[in-house]
Amino acid sequence: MGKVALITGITGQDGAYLAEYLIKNGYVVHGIKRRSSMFNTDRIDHLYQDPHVENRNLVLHYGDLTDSLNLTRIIGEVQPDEIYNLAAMSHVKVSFDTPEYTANADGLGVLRILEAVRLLRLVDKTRIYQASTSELYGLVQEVPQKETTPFYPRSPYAVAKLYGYWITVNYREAYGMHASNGILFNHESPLRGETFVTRKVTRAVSRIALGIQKQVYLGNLDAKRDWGHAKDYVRAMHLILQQDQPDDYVIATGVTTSIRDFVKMAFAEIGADLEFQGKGVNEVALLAGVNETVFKNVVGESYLDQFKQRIGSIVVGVDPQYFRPTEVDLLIGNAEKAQKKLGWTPMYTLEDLVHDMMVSDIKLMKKESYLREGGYRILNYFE
Ligand code: NDP
Ligand code: GDR
Repeated sequence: MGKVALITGITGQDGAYLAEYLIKNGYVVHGIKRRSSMFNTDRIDHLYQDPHVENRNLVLHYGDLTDSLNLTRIIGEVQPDEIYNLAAMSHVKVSFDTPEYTANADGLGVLRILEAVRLLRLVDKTRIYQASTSELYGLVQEVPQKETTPFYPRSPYAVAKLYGYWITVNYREAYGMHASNGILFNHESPLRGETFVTRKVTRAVSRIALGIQKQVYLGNLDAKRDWGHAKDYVRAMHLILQQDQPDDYVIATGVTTSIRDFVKMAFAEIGADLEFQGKGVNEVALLAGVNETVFKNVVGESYLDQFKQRIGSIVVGVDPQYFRPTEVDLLIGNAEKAQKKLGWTPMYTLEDLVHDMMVSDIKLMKKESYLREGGYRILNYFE
């Protein structure tokens, strides 16, 4: 019999990759999914199995991190060997708009899971992974950041996650639970939510290449992030729970890059050069030129003429609505402990990641472009 895992946040980026990874490794995976007015299972549809099929290896349950009765019932029914608590209101900027809800889901939600495992007397059976974050480091205290670096959270999201981190440590120490924190630095993929900066950029560059969109507005271009690939990072989550002793680990690549440089890399994928001018809110990037061979190979010859006409025009602007009241300027992680104890190292470089995201988004945006050319509008029910 394979192990049984319960994943909260299974419909999200990491949940989808982790579910796929665990199923490939012989697990039966249970996932908690929120009720929504539309299907929101796109990322895991390829793993879906008809509920009437026997011996399924993917089972979904309706639930919510703000509902302890529901979580306790599901954990009691599933009796998981491993719980991966990935569910969260995960957008830092949005947490300033919804601070109370964020505290409830991202902070108290962790407590609800730990307490359910304790009350159900599953402490000796169930191992728990808590999705902690490099946002805990916030205002720079030390670089690169490692497990012993002091925390200084800079958003309601990070403060809620701080509670999640410490309540996990506390339940481990108080009740001997196998509960661990993965302090994961930013990780991205073609499945990344569209409003996080990397995906916003790769989508926009793809749309600009195809002539669907003229320019993209971003916020702080000076911030620096340590970006890895989500596929590498879900491997680390699994490794953390396979250790005899529970512990906390930084998972990072050790390379940091500014948002501005990420934008340049995404445009370079289609053969385009940018020229940045101005400062702060007045900063813009002009399309400076295009390598026609690269563009033809990556995007397609039929899109080249319209793209060349855009040379000299603005493709990136700054809109202060994307600034955060308090920003995290610099994240760069030191994952030496994970390397030594877990044997974990990332397989993807940032270049691989940008390439992977761009290839996927160009394909997706071409589909959108074909639909538009065919006279269809995406999801317009009112025509
Ligand atoms: P996503 O935003 O892609 O996914 C979040 C998931 O949580 C979704 O399945 C979402 O459901 C679900 N969710 C949100 N609120 C609730 C709730 N109240 N009850 C139940 N489910 C809920 O995040 P990622 O996959 O990128 O991240 C996974 C976890 O790792 C998060 O906790 C995040 O904070 C943390 N993290 C992420 C990092 C990253 O760079 N990606 C880095 C460090 C930590 P729905 O689909 O319905 O919205
Ligand atoms: P982050 O990711 O806040 O690090 O949290 P995000 O991609 O949202 O921002 C990264 C940096 O880019 C700057 N930025 C912009 N950000 C967004 N979203 N949109 C923009 O237009 C834009 N322009 C510039 C931001 O100011 C910031 O400095 C992610 C989430 O996945 C968290 O859940 C996770 O815990 C951390 O990573 C590690």
